Amino acid sequence: MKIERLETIVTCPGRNFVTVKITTDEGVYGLGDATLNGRELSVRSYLEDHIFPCLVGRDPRNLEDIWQYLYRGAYWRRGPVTMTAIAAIDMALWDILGKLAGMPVYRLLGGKSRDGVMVYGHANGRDHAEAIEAVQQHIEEGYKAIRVQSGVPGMDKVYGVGKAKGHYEPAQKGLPPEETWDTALYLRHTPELFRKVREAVGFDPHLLHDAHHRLTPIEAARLCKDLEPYRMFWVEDATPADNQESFRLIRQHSTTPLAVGEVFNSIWDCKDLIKEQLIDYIRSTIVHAGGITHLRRIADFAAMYQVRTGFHGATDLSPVTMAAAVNFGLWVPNFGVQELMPHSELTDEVFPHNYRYEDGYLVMDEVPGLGVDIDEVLAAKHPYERAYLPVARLRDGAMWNW
Ligand code: CS2
Ligand code: MG
Repeated sequence: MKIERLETIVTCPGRNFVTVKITTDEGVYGLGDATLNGRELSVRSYLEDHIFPCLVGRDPRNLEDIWQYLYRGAYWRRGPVTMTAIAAIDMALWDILGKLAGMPVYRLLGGKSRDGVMVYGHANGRDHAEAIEAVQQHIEEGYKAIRVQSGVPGMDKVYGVGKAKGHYEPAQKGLPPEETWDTALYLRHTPELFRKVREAVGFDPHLLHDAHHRLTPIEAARLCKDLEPYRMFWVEDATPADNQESFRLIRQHSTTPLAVGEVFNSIWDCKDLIKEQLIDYIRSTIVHAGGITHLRRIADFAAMYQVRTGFHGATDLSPVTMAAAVNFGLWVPNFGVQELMPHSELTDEVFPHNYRYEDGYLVMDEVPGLGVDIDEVLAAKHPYERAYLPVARLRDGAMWNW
């Protein structure tokens, strides 16, 4: 059996997605997500201009050798573009292998460790009252875990809160919008938000919060300490993790569980965080960290230190990644939680998939491969539109972390 054709499908059903489709000489095809929010066309070029020519004629069942070939053979290692491109090829090959075996990928990994994958939804509000309303709405919809983000008085834009109620899509068409950030206001108001949420809904729901790289280590330590009475499931991206040691400072001050890693692209980005037990959940995701083949290594390494998975699952990860994540989440023994930002109806039409939401969990049937497809005719009706994530500046105008 040989790889006969490789192609990328770029579509924008409301937001951009890049998908890899690999077809074998026996007509079996597999899909991989290659979406890197704000840098989509770089990954398409890496795939089309550099990877595809090298893979034609190879046996698609030799996933590990192809992964090693793409990782070691590039000479220039790691980085989000490279590892997203490798991830897309890897996902598509796992999809093909499952179809050949007549089994879902979770069976190829080792079968089900659980019947469903617990998810967390996004409760956003422009103010505390609206955020609490959104939390109550998620509880009614059956969510056991809920991320809570709210506007901050005195700041016109805050991460995780849209202009209108409900759905929040960070990427915006045109050039990067500029937002102003004020840490002091954020630190003053966030503990109060969670005091009110706990007062309103009690301590049963798992509450999560994303600080989105905005704090210095000591500021992160202060926030996590202030949130201890509200028993958080986790605080995410409390401080940028380029310097993995900075999480030591947070750990010294607080028992609030920490999650990090959606911007990581290999095990080397999180090795010390895991080994030193500086985090509790690893958020690296299949589309940006080298695919199922590499995430399996990260998860097994994390299990040695009782760190659990908490994969990224925002709307800029396509249903192909979500299908791979559900397969992975059904199998992985040290599963923690899976993020779920529901895609738009149009996106779900472009990417028909088997996974579905049921009372706080994602479940799927025994379908071969990843359990996702792409409607190429519909995808072609929605061409790429340049879009960027915002940038953040401090009040004095200095660039900050968005
Ligand atoms: C966020 C994302 O889902 C999350 O935890 O951090 O919304 C993130 O901002 C986007 O995925 C970036 O593309
Ligand atoms: Mg995040």
